[in-house]
Amino acid sequence: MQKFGWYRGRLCLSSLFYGDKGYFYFRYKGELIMRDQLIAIRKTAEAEILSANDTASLEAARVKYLGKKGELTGILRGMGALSADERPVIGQLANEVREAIETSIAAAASKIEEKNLQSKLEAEKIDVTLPGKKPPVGKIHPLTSVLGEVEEIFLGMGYSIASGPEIETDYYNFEALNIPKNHPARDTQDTFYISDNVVLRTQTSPMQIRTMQKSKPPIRIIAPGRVYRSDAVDATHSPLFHQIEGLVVDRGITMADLKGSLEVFAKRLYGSDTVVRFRPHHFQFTEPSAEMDIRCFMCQGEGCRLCKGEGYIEILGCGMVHPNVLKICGIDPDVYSGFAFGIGLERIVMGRYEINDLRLFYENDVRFLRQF
Ligand code: 2NM
Repeated sequence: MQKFGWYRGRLCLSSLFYGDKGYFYFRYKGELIMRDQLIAIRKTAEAEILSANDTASLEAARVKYLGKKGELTGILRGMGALSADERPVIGQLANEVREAIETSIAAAASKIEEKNLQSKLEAEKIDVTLPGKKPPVGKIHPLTSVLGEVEEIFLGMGYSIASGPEIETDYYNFEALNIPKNHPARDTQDTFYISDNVVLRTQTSPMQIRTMQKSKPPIRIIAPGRVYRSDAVDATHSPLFHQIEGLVVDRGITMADLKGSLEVFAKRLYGSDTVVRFRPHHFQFTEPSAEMDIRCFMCQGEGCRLCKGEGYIEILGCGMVHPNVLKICGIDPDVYSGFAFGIGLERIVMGRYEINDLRLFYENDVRFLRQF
């Protein structure tokens, strides 16, 4: 391929497109040759741009024809060889060719852009007539739902619901409940101490104390909530569990009121054919004290795996409020008397649903929670 030719006594760059013919044209008239070259560049460039069907190949075509080392630039470099009257003519033509190429690049670019948008829209198309996905709906935790039932039962008997802090002073958690410092009864409740005088409450009784101190009898409250004991975790122990304690104080309240009220509660929670029994017990804050059992609803007292052969299931602790406790709270034990009780929420929910491991309540495994 001939790369150089003589024109007006100068050695000039020939056209890469015209090959051997360049030599011939150069020798005759530079303007003619460059005109043909420019027209040829325009033709091939336009054809190539038209066939470019993505941004990358279009950019490649732009660089090839208009870039710093592009073909058009290459031709324009050779303009120095032209005569003064040829130069503006070729210059104008070169500008026209550049503009034409730029225009077709712009047109091709917007066509490619449109095509890309169309395929993106096609890919993201949503069929609005398809049926929707059902959002997953949560369930009430079994502890929450049974607590709700217990609250309803006591609200129906005229009790109100009290709540208070989970962090308590030694005074409210122990002293006021007739459990003085160094009393052995403290050992039975493995307490989390925050400081010498501040504890995580081991029962919800501090709320009963506060209520007795700030309001006059008649008092009828239940105090549900979290309580804490420093127990090792196993199937029946957890450092955090829930209690529902109750308190009734008025003139002439007796053990008969206690038994009647708690039997009504048991029948409402477990069904009207429920049988209860009371066993003597000991609590520091009540005298006398008792525990209430219900006859096993699975075996009717025969003994089975639910009641572990006992025939009865322990439901709550209770008793007549100790005169010392009334006195500490500013209530005259010669005028007033009261009963109190404490229900372990986990225990009754486990009995109700035959759950044998208390840890399931706190692990939030949806396979467990979905069942309620
Ligand atoms: C129980 C059992 C028996 C109880 C006593 C009091 C208070 F404040 F009145 F003295 N509140 N709760 C009580 C009585 C709690 O839990 C097993």
